Amino acid sequence: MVNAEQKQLDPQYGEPAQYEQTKKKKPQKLANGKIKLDYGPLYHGKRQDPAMKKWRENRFGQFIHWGLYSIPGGVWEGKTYGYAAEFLKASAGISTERWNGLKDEFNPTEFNGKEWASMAKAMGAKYVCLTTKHHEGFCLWPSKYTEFDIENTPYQKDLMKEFVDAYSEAGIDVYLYYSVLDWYHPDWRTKLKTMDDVEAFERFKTFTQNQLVELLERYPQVKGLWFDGTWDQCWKDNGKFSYELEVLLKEKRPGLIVNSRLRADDFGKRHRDSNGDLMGDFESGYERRLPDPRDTSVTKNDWECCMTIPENQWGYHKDWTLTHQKNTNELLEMLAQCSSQGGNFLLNFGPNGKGVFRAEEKRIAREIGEWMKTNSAAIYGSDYAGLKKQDWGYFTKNTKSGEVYMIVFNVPISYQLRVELPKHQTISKANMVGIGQELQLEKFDSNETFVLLPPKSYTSPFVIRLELKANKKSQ
Ligand code: FHN
Repeated sequence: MVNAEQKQLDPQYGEPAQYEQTKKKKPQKLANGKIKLDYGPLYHGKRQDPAMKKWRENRFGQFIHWGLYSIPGGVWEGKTYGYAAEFLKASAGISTERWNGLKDEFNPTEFNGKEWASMAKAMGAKYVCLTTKHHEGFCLWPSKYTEFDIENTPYQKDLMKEFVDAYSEAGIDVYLYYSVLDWYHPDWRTKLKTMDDVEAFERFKTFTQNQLVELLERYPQVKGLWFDGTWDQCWKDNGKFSYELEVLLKEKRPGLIVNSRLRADDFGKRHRDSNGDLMGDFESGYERRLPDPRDTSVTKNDWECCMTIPENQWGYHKDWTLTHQKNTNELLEMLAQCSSQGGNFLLNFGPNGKGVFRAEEKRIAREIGEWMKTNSAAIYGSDYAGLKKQDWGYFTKNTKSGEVYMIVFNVPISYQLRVELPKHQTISKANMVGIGQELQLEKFDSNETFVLLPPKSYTSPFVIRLELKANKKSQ
């Protein structure tokens, strides 16, 4: 807290003393060459406790962006704004008063937690992440700490309880998205320029902490918190707070999983600290992008890619024709790539203001689910197989059975998949998953084999289960 003495030190409300101090802390090198940090990661390396193992096994999740922005859906006074629908307030220059008035229209009478959960389950999602509060500041749960919440809409009911209960009963792990950045709260500041800013932000920190504890207390099934909106200077200058917040939340809920966006370190570095080490339980910087598929360095940490179906729409937008819409095979390839590099794939959905998913989303969910029915052995519980990425697609390895899979996206015109393994290994058997058909093999080189595909038209990706044996010559 800012005390009276500090205030006196800075009577002109110039650069606040406390703010100065944080910025000016000088990096100190330790004997091992690393920078000394008081607020770095809580631990190093991958967490190996059951909760985190489950997160890793899940591999595929559903992201849901839902809030007041879902009502106008990117259209304001007859004009369509192409930028992300959840940013409509800014794109259309809507006053805070008018935007906040949308609260009186939020009445998602079509929302049905069980139907949502059953759609997600049929798609094959093992976890879900719901926006409890996006940047607009509106809270989907009845919060003791604000009036800008579901309780004060025509809907009134605690829809988050219905949501959390329904998904948990369906066996889907629930995660809650929380934007720290808040366009509604009077104490939110992007930069702390004056003593007033510092004091306001102290109140904002208390509010944030209270709300997060409230969420964990109200919804005991929740497995983790997914932070966002932490890129402003105010947050970077509060590494100590984000560190203590992570400690506190994990004490409240042992096993809690938080993404890397929560944290800043002593010097304002986010996601990764000043030594390049990950803060939080998984790297969540892969937003609408994937790592290079040949990059094996990503396998050192847990990570997740969150992805939209259109180019940049998280909340419901009425017009999806404005940009490219990813098709099911394109999304499946992203899921496969994530699994092959030890990452999770979180696919976004944006229901409308009434609580209805659009037809395209329902179709894609159904198609992914159909594929998963046959092929999910190559996804759930899978990890980096330790094998070189090749042109036909992605290798994954099931961490429990040790089985190695090829997820094939590119079929050569020759119908011959050229598969390269390390020198000591060779393929003894290859089976098409689903139909179980054994595929013919033709040894090509000491460590290369052609897997011969039946010549036909392949319209969706498929999976081949491999049996590998040690190559005698190199033993
Ligand atoms: O601005 C948001 C955006 O609306 C969306 O919530 C994504 C999800 O990762 N996060 C922010 C941008 O990083």
